[in-house]
Amino acid sequence: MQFNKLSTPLFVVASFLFGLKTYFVYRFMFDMSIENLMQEFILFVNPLASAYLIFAISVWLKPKNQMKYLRWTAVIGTIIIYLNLVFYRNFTDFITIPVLFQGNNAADLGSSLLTLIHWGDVFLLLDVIIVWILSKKTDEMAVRFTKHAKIAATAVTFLLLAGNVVLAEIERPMLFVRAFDREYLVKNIGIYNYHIYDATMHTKTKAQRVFADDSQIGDIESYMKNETGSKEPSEMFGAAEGKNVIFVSIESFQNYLIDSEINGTETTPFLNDLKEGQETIWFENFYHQTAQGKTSDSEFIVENSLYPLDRGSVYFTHAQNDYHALPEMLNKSDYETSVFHANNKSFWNRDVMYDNIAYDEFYGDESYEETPENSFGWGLEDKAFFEQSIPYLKEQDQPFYSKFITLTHHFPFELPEDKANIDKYDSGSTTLNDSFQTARYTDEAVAEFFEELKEAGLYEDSIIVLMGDHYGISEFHNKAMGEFIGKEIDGYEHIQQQRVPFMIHIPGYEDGGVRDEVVGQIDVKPTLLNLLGIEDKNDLTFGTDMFADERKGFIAMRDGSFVSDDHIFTDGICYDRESGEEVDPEEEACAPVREKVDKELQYSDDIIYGDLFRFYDFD
Ligand code: GP9
Ligand code: MN
Repeated sequence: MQFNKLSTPLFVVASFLFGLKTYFVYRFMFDMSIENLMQEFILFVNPLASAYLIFAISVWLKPKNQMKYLRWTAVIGTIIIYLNLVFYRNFTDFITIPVLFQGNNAADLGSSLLTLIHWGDVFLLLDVIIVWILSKKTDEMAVRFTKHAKIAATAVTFLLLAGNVVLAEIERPMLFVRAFDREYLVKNIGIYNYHIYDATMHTKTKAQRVFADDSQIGDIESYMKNETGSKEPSEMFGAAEGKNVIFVSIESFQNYLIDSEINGTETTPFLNDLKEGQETIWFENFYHQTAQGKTSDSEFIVENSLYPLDRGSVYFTHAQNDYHALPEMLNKSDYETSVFHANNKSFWNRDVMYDNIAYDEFYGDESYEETPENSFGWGLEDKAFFEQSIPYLKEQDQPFYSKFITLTHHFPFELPEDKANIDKYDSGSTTLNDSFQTARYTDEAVAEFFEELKEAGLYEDSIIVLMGDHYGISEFHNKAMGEFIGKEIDGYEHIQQQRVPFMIHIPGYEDGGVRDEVVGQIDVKPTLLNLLGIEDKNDLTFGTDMFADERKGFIAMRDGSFVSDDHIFTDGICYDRESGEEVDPEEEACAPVREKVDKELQYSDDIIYGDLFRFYDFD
């Protein structure tokens, strides 16, 4: 029939529908920042180009197989994009191969998972259904191309692909080399090509350890020793000598919670008071520096003063490396070291990593008694967690270093109603709204912990360090967060939102107060060692003692953003740190620090990927 001959082939229909759907998901379901018309254009073109790329291959198949290929490709493509979407809703990030191997973590997500799946998502099946139905009409929808036509159809693929890559390079020079930010990649080359890129990177980094040798460590050593601020003992050297260290990593706590109020009630009355007291030093400009590895990244940075990786969690990907971590060093100074965390031990591969970096003890979920009353959300609630930890803590030989990792204030911030002592916030984001109740609960738990430590006779001889591990409210909730803090969240404000509480509480200390230095997790290790009066002979760290007079002058984020004393740089924009006004990124202002940040992140990656510390003699 004449009509059949004229109908559009299915591979074209499928490419168009699938491309359009992908565009729709990029544009309206992921929260990607679009700064100019060019980006908008690329974002529209790349899904169509990518879709054509995968569907057009079908022209080489026999008609029946063409149809099979097209419908299954639509299904698999949809699954890939949907998994990314669900992942994105939780992490504001795209899946990488290392993250896939953290599968047992996904199982633990449990209750979080349901909140990440939305009803409207079923519309993502629309094109799949259409393609599926049309694919049953092989005679009308399949193509029977001559060899020349097949080659021509394939050539279009390469033209589209090349065009896309050229546009992307114009828009983001060195996109593939730097690749600190997955969002740029997805925005510019699409999610499918991004996955291919990611797989290539994964193979490459695996090979890096094999080819690494000791020649690389020299440059890195001299950088760490000479360009990361003063390594001289600071005013606080030995201020907590011989004391126990109780390090509390507070789940997902950000600074927006501190001093906040909901309907006249303080969210964190205990922490608010604590930071005002003379026994506490509170660093109000302390930034988390974590990436995909979340809590485990925060632990890794604190223990090693190295950066996490930009893909996956170091705790998973490089748990067997040689490190020179805080617990190992403390063990040498006769500390007993332990971790308390009421979750299964394999989460974030902790059991393996802790063993490697020589924690003496790890009290995981089997050390705690969970009942229906005392567990909700992610598991054992924080009050019971601290209370049940005390007997174990008493067993430690003094001095001890014990890390506690809380859990209640974890996304999706679930709390039984009768346990809530503060209202929910009222905005378009349930996540942000609920977060105040769990934050309040954790604040109460920490308050109780202080009392329990006093009763157990452990308080006086200890210092207590409190730190938020990473953000709890992702960019996805920028609108609601903007309402809450009373200003729109641009790049500058986004970085400022990465501040998390960091307090050092020293019983009997009289010189506490607020400090405004720009500091971060990378500085914790040198700071603690300094406080305890332990000299680090090797100084292979990227951080500086927070009390040092001469500091490195910037805090780098894993994606290459940074906060320096004078500026904040992110997404290619340089802001004045005080005013938040944009300044020229190529000027003195941001360019030199940017270079240093890139170098430092690269060095850190070299150490981890090449397992370079195995070539270094630390004693
Ligand atoms: C899990 C807890 C939470 O044990 O540390 O991990 P997170 O999701 O925050 O990385
Ligand atoms: Mn966490």
